[in-house]
Amino acid sequence: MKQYKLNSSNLSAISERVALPNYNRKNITTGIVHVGVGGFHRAHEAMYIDQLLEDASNANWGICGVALLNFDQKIHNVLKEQGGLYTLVIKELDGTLTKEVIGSITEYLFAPDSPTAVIEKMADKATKIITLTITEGGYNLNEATGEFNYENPTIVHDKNNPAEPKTIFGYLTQALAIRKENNNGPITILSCDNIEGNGHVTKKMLLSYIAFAQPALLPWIELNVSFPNSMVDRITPATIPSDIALLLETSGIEDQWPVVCESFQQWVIEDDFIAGRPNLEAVGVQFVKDVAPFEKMKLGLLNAGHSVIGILGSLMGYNTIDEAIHNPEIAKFLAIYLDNEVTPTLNDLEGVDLTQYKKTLVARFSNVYIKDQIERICSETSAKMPKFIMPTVQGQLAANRSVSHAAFVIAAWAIYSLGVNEKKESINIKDALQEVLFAKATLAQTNPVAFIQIEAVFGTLSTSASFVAVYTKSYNDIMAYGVEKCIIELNSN
Ligand code: CS2
Repeated sequence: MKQYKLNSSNLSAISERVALPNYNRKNITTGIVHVGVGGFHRAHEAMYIDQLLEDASNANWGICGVALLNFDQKIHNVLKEQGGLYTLVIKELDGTLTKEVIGSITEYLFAPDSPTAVIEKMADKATKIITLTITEGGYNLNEATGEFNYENPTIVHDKNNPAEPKTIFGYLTQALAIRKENNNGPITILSCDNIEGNGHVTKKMLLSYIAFAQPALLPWIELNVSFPNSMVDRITPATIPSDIALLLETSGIEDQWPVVCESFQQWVIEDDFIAGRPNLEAVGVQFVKDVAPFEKMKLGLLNAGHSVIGILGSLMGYNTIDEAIHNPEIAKFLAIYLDNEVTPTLNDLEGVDLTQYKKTLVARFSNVYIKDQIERICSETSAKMPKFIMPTVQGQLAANRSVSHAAFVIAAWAIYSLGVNEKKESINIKDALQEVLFAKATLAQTNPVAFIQIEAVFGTLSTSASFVAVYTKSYNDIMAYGVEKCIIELNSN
């Protein structure tokens, strides 16, 4: 099969092999600026917008993808070389592959090289929505206080260098100031990160920064910026070299960075778009009054479920989520955690069949074609723990109910943070707090509580005598018998 590099001029040559955008990309103008063009954005929002653009009346809703961090240089270069095009490879539970070229990212900017261009694009009159996938850790929240972390040196940098910011807060503030100045109209800032109340958090953090850096802007923001909450869902593992090779082999498409994902997709948003929005209902997005119950369910069951399998699986020496959940003891441990500890904290849910949701979840985790790397799942656990697992722990403790499985996972995380699994192989840990985690994990070997005294992750959890008791027992048991023996024991109780 003849091979073609993926770019605009080769589209007709590959039209028989994959689904292509049927719209003329030259007619698309930017209505959305998106920050964080990683795999998830490209499997989710950019895919929904791609479908939307098939209807010519939506041509003003193209995306300008912004790579914010130095670390994002590579994806920016790929987008530039491929004219914003990439292949989305959807892997069904039965292994069927669906491949489609996504065309909705029609502009792309690399912020470290062109901060002014990014600020101007965000401030542009035609831009009506700024969307974010900057990860749980990107919101600059001090978990211990729940407040904005003013001590972060990049925040201080942004205040002193407003025209050349480094953080999302510096960028947004400059752009909003120009919008106000030039009368460019209101705008919606939509977070697509896995955080309960992601719109509220975005608003609170941005306003905290603006109160510090440019307080005169606050009244304008109150009247001209909306921050809807949203829930996003689609499992999107990191692309690995064999994904690139498979695409080349099966379709002859040379794509430097395709995106691989599951077929499940969900996007639930609060309908609060102050500058208007596209008709996303037409492509399956749900608009609701209150996203909170959906978000709580998704974070508590799916994201926490991932962390549970990831942490236990990593210690036991598994590499992917599907491998780990195919161990029946891990699967049983997960089921008990979701039923006995998470589900009771979700009692304010209406209209959702939780039993069905959990069933689907296990099938999604078990998808052997997805091969979601445990390393991805366990990366930045210090930012994920407060969002995924701590709400369950707090809810259960407040109601005097069991936290045995959550405490077990946290104890396993303390041991994981030493960086060696039970097969004596080293674990590649990626975490902004890695040094602190390692230091506390080391202390925990003689005093397990030391680990849960990391306030930035656990708040005041170490003052709960009932939690400490069950956590310490789990810690000592895992150290003595290993994870598998302990979970077999817990599962048989
Ligand atoms: C995962 C998420 O990173 C994680 O911890 O749980 O990336 C998850 O795959 C997505 O939220 C799925 O929607």
